[in-house]
Amino acid sequence: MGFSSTLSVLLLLVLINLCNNIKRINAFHQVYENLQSQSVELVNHFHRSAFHFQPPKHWINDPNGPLYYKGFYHLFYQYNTKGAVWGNIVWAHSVSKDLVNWEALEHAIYPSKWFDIKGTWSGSITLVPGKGPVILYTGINQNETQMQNYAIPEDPSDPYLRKWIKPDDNPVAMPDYTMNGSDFRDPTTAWLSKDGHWRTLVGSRKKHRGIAYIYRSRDFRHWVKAKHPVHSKESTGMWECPDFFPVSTIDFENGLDLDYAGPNAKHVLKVSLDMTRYEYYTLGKYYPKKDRYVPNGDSPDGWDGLRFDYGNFYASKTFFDYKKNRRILWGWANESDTVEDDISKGWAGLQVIPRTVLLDSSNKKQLVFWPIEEIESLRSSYVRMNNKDIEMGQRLEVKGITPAQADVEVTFNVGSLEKAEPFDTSYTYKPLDLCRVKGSNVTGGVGPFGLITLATPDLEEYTPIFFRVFKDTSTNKPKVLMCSDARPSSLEQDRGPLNQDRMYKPPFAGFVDVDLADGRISLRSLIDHSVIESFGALGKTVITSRVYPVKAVKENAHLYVFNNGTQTVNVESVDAWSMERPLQMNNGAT
Ligand SMILES: *[C@@H]1O[C@H](CO)[C@@H](O)[C@H](O)[C@H]1NC(C)=O
Ligand SMILES: *[C@@H]1O[C@H](CO)[C@@H](O)[C@H](O)[C@H]1NC(C)=O
Ligand SMILES: *[C@@H]1O[C@H](CO)[C@@H](O)[C@H](O)[C@H]1NC(C)=O
Ligand SMILES: *[C@@H]1O[C@H](CO)[C@@H](O)[C@H](O)[C@H]1NC(C)=O
Ligand SMILES: *[C@H]1O[C@@H](CO)[C@H](O)[C@@H](O)[C@@H]1NC(C)=O
Repeated sequence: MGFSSTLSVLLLLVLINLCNNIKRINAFHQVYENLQSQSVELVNHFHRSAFHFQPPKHWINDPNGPLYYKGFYHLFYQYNTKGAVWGNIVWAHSVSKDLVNWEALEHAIYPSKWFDIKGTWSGSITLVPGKGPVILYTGINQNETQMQNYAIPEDPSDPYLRKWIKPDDNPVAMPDYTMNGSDFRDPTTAWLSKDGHWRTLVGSRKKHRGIAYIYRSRDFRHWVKAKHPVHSKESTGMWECPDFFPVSTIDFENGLDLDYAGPNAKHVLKVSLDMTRYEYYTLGKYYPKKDRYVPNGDSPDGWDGLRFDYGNFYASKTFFDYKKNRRILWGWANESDTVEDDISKGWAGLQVIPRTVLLDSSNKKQLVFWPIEEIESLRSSYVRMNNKDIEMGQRLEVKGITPAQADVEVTFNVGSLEKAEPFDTSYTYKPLDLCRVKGSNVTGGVGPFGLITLATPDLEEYTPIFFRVFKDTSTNKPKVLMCSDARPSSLEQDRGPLNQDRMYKPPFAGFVDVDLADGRISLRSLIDHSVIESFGALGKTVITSRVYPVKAVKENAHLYVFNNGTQTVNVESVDAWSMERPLQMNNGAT
């Protein structure tokens, strides 16, 4: 069979499958039975990332069990060993000395015992004194019941932690009669409390109420569910991948380990909402004696809540890096193209660049995120521009670097806020709706201004990342919107409301909590072919977009700074670098 007829058969299979065969365990664990084992010969596809974490082929999702141990950073991740859609999931395993170059090892955990024969799903690692690293993960048994299991390294003195044992006394926690065995997963890294008990959280739900259960153990083997969940919230649906950690309220350079019990901390509870496929978090207080977490109440606990990332980002997980005393965040960005595209590319999904996590020193009401410093080792050709005024409708090209594979930092100064449009408070929790209405091509007062990435010179294709400054007329304070808008990113058709399998080109948006007292606001974007990670105001608001231009690719992509507001904006500085590929990215992965 020729290539094109093979392709048509494949497409036909896809269509038949989509029409008849989709079985859903739930929205996330979508089953494409016929496509789970479709392997392809890989070509270096022009949408493939260059410096993001990706195995050479197949599907990946959640990051699991990140850890620094004996000189190596470890990353495990959910991986389909056979194809580019979800299915056949194992814990794949890679190690790195610098979080930039990665070496793939053999799979750490895969279905083999009665307690995980139908699945080895997400989990975490805890360093247990006297035992070494211990994995807690969700196994699925023959009856599709979810349960929590543990695994230990065969040789804890091996810095690579190559071989893992799943002892026969698993599982360590089964759903009890009050719980739904299909909604009980993703144990967190455990911590040792002063009372001598280990504690871990497990995500769940009851009807529409999202729940994080808390389990206690003295020996890391026998776990008992506390009487009450550590926290729950109505109408939020299943809480996947909970993450629970302290952040310092006095030290804005270092992270805290989970067992920190001093006074100068707030806790963060993050959950991934299966119903919306977004995450949110709250800051609050953890009461260890009662095993209760109470959010502070200055940001919503629910779908309108604060986010680690307002874009294409899910199933995230942090870990404490003992080497550099920092808390680091990993997160999964899925594809936004079609299942057919993923199958023909042979791969789907990537991990975002790891980010440090700290409390925002300016207001202590939110977190700030920044790409780990190690990624700067990939910076090569460099250009800088200074002090340029851009008037309404103007754009300035950033030349001399590779725009499809770049790191760019811009500082804008908006000067006066007099021309800022009044803020309509009905948008207070609806940044996305505002961005939909006020795109980069809608003239404003102060803004829209920002970056135009992955663009053709005629703007047939482009992905703008921009700010628009409003004035809250009741407080007279600025209200700053940040958008990363994939709508004009590609000539490929957007997927319509009925045709679920077309390209997904969403705008994404969040507000940025800045007072603009000195007029300044910064934007950094990491651009990597089909993924753009953008950090507004030094990481107060972060947005990841996946985009698939057909013309603005490789050397045909351009990068600009622009302004479409009537107020002239000063570009105080642009620093832009080409980014190299890491020397080693998962060589040897299977
Ligand atoms: C599966 O469910 C059946 C019927 O409820 C039960 O008899 C059997 O023991 C279960 N098997 C496992 C492995 O849990
Ligand atoms: C248990 O959870 C599954 C998957 O979320 C759901 O389809 C089912 O209706 C739930 N069962 C009960 C009894 O609530
Ligand atoms: C700026 O606005 C003009 C006029 O609406 C539009 O043609 C252009 O595409 C806009 N620029 C961006 C980056 O959206
Ligand atoms: C402005 O941009 C939006 C989003 O890309 C697009 O839908 C709309 O057609 C554009 N409007 C004009 C006048 O170009
Ligand atoms: C990523 O893919 C898009 C397009 O198919 C979906 O709309 C998102 O829900 C999905 N995100 C996650 C986290 O699964």
